[in-house]
Amino acid sequence: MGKALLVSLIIVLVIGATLALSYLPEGWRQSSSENIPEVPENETAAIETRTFSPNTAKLFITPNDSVIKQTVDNIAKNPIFFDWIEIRDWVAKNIEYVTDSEAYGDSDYWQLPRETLSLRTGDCEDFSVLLCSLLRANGWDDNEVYVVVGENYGRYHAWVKLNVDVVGWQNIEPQEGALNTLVGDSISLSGYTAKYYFNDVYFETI
Ligand SMILES: [Ca+2]
Ligand SMILES: [Ca+2]
Ligand SMILES: [Ca+2]
Repeated sequence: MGKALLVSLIIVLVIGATLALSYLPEGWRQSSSENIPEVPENETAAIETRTFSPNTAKLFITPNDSVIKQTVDNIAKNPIFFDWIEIRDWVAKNIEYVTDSEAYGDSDYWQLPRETLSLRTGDCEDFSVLLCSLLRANGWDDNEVYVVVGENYGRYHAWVKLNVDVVGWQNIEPQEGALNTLVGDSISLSGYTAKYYFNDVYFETI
């Protein structure tokens, strides 16, 4: 077969496949955000303490959970975008903010990342432990990503800090994604001053 003929054949095939794909019914072209595995109800780990505690905080970062691994693979698959940006913005877009008192009638209730994925709701610490777990599952080292707990006149807030190789430390407000990511390892965010940071391996008091 001549080279020109082969090239034309490939072009025709590519155009044909593109047209065929664009005519598929909507349901067949699911975006990655709709392709997240269901969380089996009986698989939620038993953690008795559901408020902030230096002794149990690490248990809420779950990069080895199969649901977290599968979810991160589904989110971070666009080769054009950096994985950490895809993951950060997926969390901001797909989880809705609901206070613990609305959801549980309790002033504080920490959800496991798989519970937040299943509910699709949570407050600051739920967004943060989910984002930190997804980034750890994506391969970020235990000295590159942490949940930060900050205080402002007796009120507490949680966010994430991530060391992106070239750019350096980023303070990420997980509820807002790209809209509120600060470059640099500052110890305050939205008026809160960092007091603790942790992941599945470390817990440090500042
Ligand atoms: Ca990617
Ligand atoms: Ca809370
Ligand atoms: Ca919560």
